[in-house]
Amino acid sequence: MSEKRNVNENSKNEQLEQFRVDDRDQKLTTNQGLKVSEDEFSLKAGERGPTLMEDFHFREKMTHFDHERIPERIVHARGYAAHGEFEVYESMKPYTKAKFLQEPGAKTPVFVRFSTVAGSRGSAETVRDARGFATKFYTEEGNYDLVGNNIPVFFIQDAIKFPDLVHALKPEPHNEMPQAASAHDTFWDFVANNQESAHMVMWAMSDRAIPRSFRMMEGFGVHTFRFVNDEGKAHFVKFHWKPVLGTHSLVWDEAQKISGKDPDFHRRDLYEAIENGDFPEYELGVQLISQEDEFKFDFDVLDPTKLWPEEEVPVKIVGKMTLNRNVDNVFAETEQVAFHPGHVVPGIDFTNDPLLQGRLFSYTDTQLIRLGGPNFHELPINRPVCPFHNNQRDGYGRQTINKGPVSYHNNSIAANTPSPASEAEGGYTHYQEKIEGRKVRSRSDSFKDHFSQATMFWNSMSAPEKEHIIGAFSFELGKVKNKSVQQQVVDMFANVNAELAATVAKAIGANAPTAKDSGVTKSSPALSQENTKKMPATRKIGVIIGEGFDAEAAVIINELKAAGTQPELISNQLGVLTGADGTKLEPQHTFLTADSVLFDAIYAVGGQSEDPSFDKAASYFINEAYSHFKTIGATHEGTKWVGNIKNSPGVVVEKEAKDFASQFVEAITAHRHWKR
Ligand code: HDE
Repeated sequence: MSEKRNVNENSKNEQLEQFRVDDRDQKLTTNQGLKVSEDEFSLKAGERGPTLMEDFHFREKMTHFDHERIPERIVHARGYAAHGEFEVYESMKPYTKAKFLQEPGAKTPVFVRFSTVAGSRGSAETVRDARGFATKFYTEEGNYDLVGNNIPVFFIQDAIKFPDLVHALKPEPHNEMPQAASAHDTFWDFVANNQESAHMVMWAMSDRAIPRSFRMMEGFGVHTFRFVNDEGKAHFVKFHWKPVLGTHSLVWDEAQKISGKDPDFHRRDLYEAIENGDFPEYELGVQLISQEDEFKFDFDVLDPTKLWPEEEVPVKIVGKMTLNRNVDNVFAETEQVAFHPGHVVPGIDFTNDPLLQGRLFSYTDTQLIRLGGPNFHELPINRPVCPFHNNQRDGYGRQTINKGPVSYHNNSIAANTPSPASEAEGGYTHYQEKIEGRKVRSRSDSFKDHFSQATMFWNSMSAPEKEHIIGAFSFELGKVKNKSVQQQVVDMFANVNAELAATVAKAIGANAPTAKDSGVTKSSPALSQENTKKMPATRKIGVIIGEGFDAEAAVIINELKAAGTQPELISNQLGVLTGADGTKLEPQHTFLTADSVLFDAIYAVGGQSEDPSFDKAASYFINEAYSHFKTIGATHEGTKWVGNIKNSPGVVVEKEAKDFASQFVEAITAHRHWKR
């Protein structure tokens, strides 16, 4: 690889080009390049005889197949990824010397993998869970990985507890149930007996844990990191990704149904958006606290169960990431990508957050078993776009062919190269934090307030969001069999909010808890999704339409498209539909292949059909969408299905269809209509 590689001119995509292979129009060969003349019959002694050992083609094909699986990730196994680029708006030079953040307009190739945490690689995607949001920036100074989640805090404060948390969360070992769900005894037993989890559990029970789309969720670095500028001055920093489309969620009943109707809902949404040119965009933000202000807050900046309220420490927007290309091969790229919070560049450093410190060990260790050895950095998706040189050699799957006899340092034979770089030459130097202390196994008292921010989160929620949290606790604890665990959890959450705990206790038949809540009255409006950006762009509309539809509907459908929404037609069968005036439209779905849960809104057009099964299916769609607080629109014959709900919020009915599209789109913009 050329030493003079310029990252901006030779993007990661171009680097990957040399590894991409298009097998179309080629002759079939073995892995040794030998052309194969027959691929359907193994070599036999006689047409009805035994297969011969000599059949190298059969042996190679079968051996490769037998070894096609690698261990799935212990957590975040179910994921989906895309390529893109990050562009700087504002130079971060005063705070960090990281080269990729210096120049407004500078672009860096990125690869982002989104994931659920608990489920296996084939599990459903709309389960209640945190989502991983891991970004690899291929910078000219090496790869920088921001390995975050869509929730800004974590369950535990010390990495040594991570195996316990994950064992409790994963399916129970004696019967391997439930899949991709926290609604079971061991998870809640862990929560009640590890009360540092209170804040994150509030988030996990909120709408944040059932995002509408990867394109509509925030990302957070969670830990406090350090920015260090070229004068050596440091700031504490927290990272945020803010989705340009706003932060939006499903409702629980809908999320559960989607798990069956389309277990691939989130990856399909991301894949299709990129294929359609609706590139997902996220702004990168940073919260900065100077070293001098480390102790000025009512939380410890090193505690990963605490967030920095945006109203106290504003989020400075730094740039924008655009995801603009799907992967060519999910295994080679999405499955083999190896993220690591320890992949940093000069100007980005760690803090003593004990959760972060432990992660710095875990991520390389896990790749060794998952990707089969120490050369995983040579896989195309993991290679930096800048050159790399050191004295590491050999190991499974080595691809680089290092020249010469020297693989040690210091040496004289190669003039003591490769040689360390000074700071001025771009060598990474660790921030020289002064440390004093005894070697102890304990936790700072400043980490011991587990409830204040959990209460702040509750205080910040709108009425519907609070209702959803109560519903989520009642669902999850309702699935817990152990009465003592149920009681311990409601007793625990009385420390967060008495009304929350009492309502849940009643729902699950537990005793009313007696503990008093934390008394915190503070709230942070930025935490409520009610205050997020709302827009109609890319929202999916299910259009229920039948034979003999009114021609005006075709005009409306075009207006809806022009407003940035995505109407898709649903009918009782596939094939061309002919409108009353002869207009032809072709539905993409039938009532069997689609479902209201897969759309953001329903537009009922109807047709001339008198078929009662059409009426039944249409009414079912509309009623279900209504129960999920979605926008419903009806014109022409479609109005017959909305008679009993036509005066409800978010239901737009126009017999004449004048102005319908703009009213309907405005209603969709609201996302959901809670006041029904
Ligand atoms: Fe991870 N985590 N984690 N994690 N994590 C992994 O690494 C771990 C934590 C996160 O799309 C594993 O390659 C420990 C917090 C994401 O490939 C493993 C601790 C946050 C992904 C691991 C944590 C994360 C992982 C499993 C506690 C949010 C998926 C496979 C100290 C800031 C990355 C792998 C991808 C994956 C360990 C806690 C985010 C085992 C020990 C906090 C997004 O190394």
